[in-house]
Amino acid sequence: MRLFFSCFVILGINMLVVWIASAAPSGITSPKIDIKTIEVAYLFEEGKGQTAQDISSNKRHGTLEGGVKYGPGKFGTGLVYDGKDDNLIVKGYRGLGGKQARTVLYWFKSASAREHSWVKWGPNEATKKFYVRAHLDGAKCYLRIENNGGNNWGDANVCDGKWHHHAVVFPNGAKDVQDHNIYVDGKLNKKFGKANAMDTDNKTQEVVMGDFLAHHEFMHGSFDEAAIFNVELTAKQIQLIVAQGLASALNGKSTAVEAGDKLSTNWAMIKISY
Ligand SMILES: [Ca+2]
Repeated sequence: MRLFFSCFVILGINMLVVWIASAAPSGITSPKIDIKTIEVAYLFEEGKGQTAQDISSNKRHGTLEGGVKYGPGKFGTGLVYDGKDDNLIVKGYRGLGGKQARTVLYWFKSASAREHSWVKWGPNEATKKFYVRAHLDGAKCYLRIENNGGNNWGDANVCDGKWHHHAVVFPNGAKDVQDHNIYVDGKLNKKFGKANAMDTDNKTQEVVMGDFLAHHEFMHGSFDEAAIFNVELTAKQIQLIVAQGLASALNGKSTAVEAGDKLSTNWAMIKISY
């Protein structure tokens, strides 16, 4: 009888282990973000000069062109684009290619409703470009990704003059521009647009934040906490970044912190990155 109960207890423990393992099978579902998956990330806390410091270990510092100024950001300071010629170039970095999973995110506060150019790389050739821009709809605009031949835009107005967090996610194993998930303020948007296979070029054009490609317009407004990841971030990870700021989220903090702490965390991150 005792043997029977021992077996029963051991079986129960095994089942518990299996249950725990299946509940958290990998890092994919974890809100913790692996800092090694960052291609480039800017907090824009310098406040002056023409170089935005990349807080990733890749040291892909951004070159500010056209007289981009620092001003109030979503967290600390950010960039203010005049909409005429302001741009950030990630010199020597040409983005992620092919069907590589990726996440592009940043904060933006519009100064007008237009076809803002936010983040792009690749040439203006079918399937080759990767262009995150605004889809204009009267006085409203939506977050849009396009790849020359196809496109995908959401349904949350981000041209209302308020700060909004944008995230464009190309998931693992995805093939088409319509496979992108678009999040505004951490909320998944509805999808509109046209299907087209993804095959991004990462050899031709440097990544820029602000300038347009063949058409459309320069970004006009305030910009902060921009980052590109070489993985699909989950909704929970994006929501963590929205709630806590990029630096705190990357430091693995699981609870909200005060604004003052966010700023000191940012500075700690910047110091670590040098
Ligand atoms: Ca900032």
